[in-house]
Amino acid sequence: MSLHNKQKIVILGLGMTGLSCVDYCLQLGVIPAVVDTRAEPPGKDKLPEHVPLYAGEIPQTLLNQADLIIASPGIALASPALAQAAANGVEIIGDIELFARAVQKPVIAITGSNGKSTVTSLVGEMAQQAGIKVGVGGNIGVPALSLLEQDCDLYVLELSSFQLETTHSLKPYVATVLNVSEDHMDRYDSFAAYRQAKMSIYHNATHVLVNRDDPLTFPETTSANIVSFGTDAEDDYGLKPSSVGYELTQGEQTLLCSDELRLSGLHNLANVLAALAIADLAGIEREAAINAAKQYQGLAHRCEFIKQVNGVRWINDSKATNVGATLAAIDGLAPVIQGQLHLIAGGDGKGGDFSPLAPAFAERIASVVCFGQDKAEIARLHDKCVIVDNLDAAVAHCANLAQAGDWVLLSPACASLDMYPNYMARGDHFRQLVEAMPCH
Ligand code: LK2
Repeated sequence: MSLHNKQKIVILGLGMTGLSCVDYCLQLGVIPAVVDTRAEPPGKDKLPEHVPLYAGEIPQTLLNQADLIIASPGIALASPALAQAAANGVEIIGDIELFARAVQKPVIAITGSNGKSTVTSLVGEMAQQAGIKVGVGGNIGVPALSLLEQDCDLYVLELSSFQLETTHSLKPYVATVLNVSEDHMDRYDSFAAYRQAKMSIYHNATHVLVNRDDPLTFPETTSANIVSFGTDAEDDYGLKPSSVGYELTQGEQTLLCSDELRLSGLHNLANVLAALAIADLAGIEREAAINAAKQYQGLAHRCEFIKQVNGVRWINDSKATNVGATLAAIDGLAPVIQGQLHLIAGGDGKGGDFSPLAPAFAERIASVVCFGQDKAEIARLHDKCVIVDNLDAAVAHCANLAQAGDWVLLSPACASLDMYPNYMARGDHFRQLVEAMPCH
């Protein structure tokens, strides 16, 4: 990596990712400047004292005169600050581009509107079970550059569309777009532009994994080896209905049965198929991969069971930051519930269309409690929706409403950033509220 001729480096956006970029520059002997639009950017307390921080207003001249800007996925390339720097000829990249230029080992790159964290962490577990020294992170958990310090033999990265926009040199050994549904319409001019950002993950990939159920995941052109997964049993990785649910298959071979998994819902069977396909392509021993799939319990904040109170089960799906994720949660949970399902939703809808939720509200949900910035827009979808001020009120409302045997699901279909630092903080708040509820 040649940062040596790039002395004036500006890192735009702090947080965990920004800090990983700072550490990386310092390791290479360059002291970067950090710029953030937030007055108190997260991670400020962990920034080494000798690294200058400009927080609040953006020092445009500093950006315009930089040799290189390392931009956070949280700031658009089209923002005035970055557009002006680009017009001045400044090179703008993201943390994943730095990673791609430095990495010497195979990389598995995973994107998609939903399921990417699940598949990324599951592939990580599979590799670990097989005894491979694997680094797992990117858009979840540990930033990619921090993984490099561990000197792994394989990297499994979850990549967001924003990270992909500022990445050009990645040559993934396996790349996949798991699915494409609407998200981030506040940052993209069109759904097509959002999809295009995701599709760039296939660029220079050796193996490409596509979803047969979602043609939007198919590359237009590629010289890579293409493998597919899907919920049919057509070919490659698929599902065959069986007496206990489904068999997960590859061609004629049965890999495992759905009743051996702790994850539930058809979308999760698709996630497991994708992970098994990736494991095979990456040369991860199959027995280890299957064992890891059987043990995998799922992620925090992803349809996570918190507690049963007075016969009511409370589920935290705060990670559902778009409509597709909430639909998957409802479709996954509704078939296994004896009583009724109550939904808590709302937050920052990012300019997207909530209307795909309407049929699910009508057919599968008893009541919807809406909170946050876009509560009114969601409540408009059905007369069974009520509006409350915040999550505390939403939980209190559902506690009153729900009968023994019912489930209450927090699956907001929105980002949390209107009220919380991130979806984890929102999920933690929900957990606190549920755990404080009196049993009687
Ligand atoms: O869009 S993001 O990648 N992630 C949010 C989403 O998927 O909707 C997560 C929402 C949530 O509730 O947790 C994203 C948005 C804004 C960001 C960001 C990532 C802002 C940011 C960093 C990362 O910093 C802003 C200052 C930049 C100078």
